[in-house]
Amino acid sequence: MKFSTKAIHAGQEPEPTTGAIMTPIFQTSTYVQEGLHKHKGYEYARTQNPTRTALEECLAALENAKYALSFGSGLAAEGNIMNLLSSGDHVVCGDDVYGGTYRLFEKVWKRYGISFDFVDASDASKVAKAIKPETRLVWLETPTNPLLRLCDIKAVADVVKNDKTAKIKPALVVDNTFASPYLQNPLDMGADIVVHSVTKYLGGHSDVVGGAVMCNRDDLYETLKYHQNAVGAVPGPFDCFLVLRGIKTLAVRMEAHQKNAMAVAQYLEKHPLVEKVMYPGLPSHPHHELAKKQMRGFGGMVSFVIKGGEEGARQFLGTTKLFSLAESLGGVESLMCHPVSMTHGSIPKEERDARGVVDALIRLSVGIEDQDDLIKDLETGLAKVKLLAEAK
Ligand code: P1T
Repeated sequence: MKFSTKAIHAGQEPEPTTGAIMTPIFQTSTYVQEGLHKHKGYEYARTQNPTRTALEECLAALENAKYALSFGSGLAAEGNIMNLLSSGDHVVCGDDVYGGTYRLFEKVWKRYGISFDFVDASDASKVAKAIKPETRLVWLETPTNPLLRLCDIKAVADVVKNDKTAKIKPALVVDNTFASPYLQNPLDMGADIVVHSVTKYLGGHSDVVGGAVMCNRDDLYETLKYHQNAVGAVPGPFDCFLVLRGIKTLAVRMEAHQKNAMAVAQYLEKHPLVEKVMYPGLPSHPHHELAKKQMRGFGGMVSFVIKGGEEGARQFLGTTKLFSLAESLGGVESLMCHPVSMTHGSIPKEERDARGVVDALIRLSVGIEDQDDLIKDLETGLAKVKLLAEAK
């Protein structure tokens, strides 16, 4: 089956007792057993729920994975992967990742004796150099949040495969949230685990928080599944239903997102108040050639640096009507975010500056509204930036 067909049908059969075409929301915490251990495969809803099973089968199909597990948030999904590790283990992580991921690693898992090195993972040789005997995971985001840089998944997978330094072969984890499975399937390129915040493009309507982990390896799946139940950060059935429903239109939404994002990126690149635009679809992007090779499109996220530093950003933020100032991304409506004070505020300023997450950086999640309306909205907003306009 091709992608759009899987998005609508994978894991979903008409409900057998009534024929209902939509997967029901099995709002139950437990299941009656006919006799001791005589049941229909469901015992307790933390362990299994039919709405969740349908979602997990659909998510696995979209990532060409053997297995998928779903969670109550993207960070809960990340925590499930971190549960694979023990005190003394080491993780090599890309240096441009969601601020909450950085916080989870630096403020939570570090306290449990796990160490981290953050490196520019767009250069696979830097990943190779950072691997130590204790390294158990290599963790990438691509495209990255918020700088939209790319990592060459295949090149990093080869580094991990050929590594001779680590005592146990590390697993390669790719956070595929920004691309969505519509544009990229990291397992096909050699990743061991894919993680998603399904809150974003998979859910697609800014009405649900959730996460997912996909993999092909039986050994990894057994441990991840064990921890999904033992730790218990599972999504509720209504949330699973919302994500299943969102996924049905993922293919058409992503096409619309990226068409609008390209137009917005091209518009901003020509604007006199804009210093730099980051969008993998622009020939000026340093990883444009890799994006063409690795992805099936360039996605719906655009970041840019406005002239005038932090003051420039402050004057612009909140001036638009269609681009709402809010955290998150990947919904049908357009959002704008100031990473240094919002999504990436937990990263110390020196580290942010060193990575290019500067005070004048603005991140757009370009929605699927009318393209002309979106550009007009940005134009009207930029025209209100007085200090900058005067300095022009
Ligand atoms: O918010 P949650 O569902 O827990 O997902 C965390 C997460 C994981 N990975 C990436 C790449 C993400 O962008 C996120 C969440 N990001 C935002 C809320 C944001 O505005 O960037």
